[in-house]
Amino acid sequence: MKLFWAPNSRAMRALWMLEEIGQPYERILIDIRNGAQDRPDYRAINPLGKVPAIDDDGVIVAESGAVIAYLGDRYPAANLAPKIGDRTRGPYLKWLFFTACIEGAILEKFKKLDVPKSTAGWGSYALVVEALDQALQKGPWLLGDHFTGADVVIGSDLWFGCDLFKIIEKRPSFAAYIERCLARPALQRAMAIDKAASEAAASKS
Ligand SMILES: N[C@@H](CCC(=O)N[C@@H](CS)C(=O)NCC(=O)O)C(=O)O
Repeated sequence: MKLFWAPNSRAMRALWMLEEIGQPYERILIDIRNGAQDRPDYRAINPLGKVPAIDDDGVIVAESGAVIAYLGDRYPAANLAPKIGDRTRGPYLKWLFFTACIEGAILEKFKKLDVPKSTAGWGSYALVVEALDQALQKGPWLLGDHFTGADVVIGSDLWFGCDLFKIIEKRPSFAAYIERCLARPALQRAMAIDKAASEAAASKS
């Protein structure tokens, strides 16, 4: 399993997922701050020139929600994805896809976009934040006691939006959820890998 990634990016969620799974994988650094994502060899992997992407012995998957879904199914022993036919797969998939709504909501808030609710696929920033707040009232995870890949995606989005970029207001339910995510050893390992790569890049420039 190869992971195409860059530190300080949305590739963190794929790194976190692979650390949760605990099977061997190879990291291939795509230096997005120096244009490596737009070289023809990487565009052949992801025509959008975005990380993350994975290559599973010739099966290429890009788009972080899809990457997490694929990895969850590919490594069932890690128990990070409800099985096909299990009813909890419904909410699991909903939250994996919800990352697209969060992306829209963050953009709306950050760029002060005025988009009618009926036009915006995500509804509105306020509706997205409310939906997340409601879903995280109970916890500890989106599916209750069972941590899944959906938490990797939504936990990453909330950490990114609340802590890193401070665009999403940090409601108490978000703060508690982010704290639970940050306590996971797999995320701590992924963050250490990310930090080491960032520091190595900074020391070269
Ligand atoms: N929809 C994509 C977004 C990925 C994305 O935006 N990645 C950024 C890093 S955070 C990137 O690769 N940027 C490089 C570029 O656009 O040139 C996903 O969820 O995987």
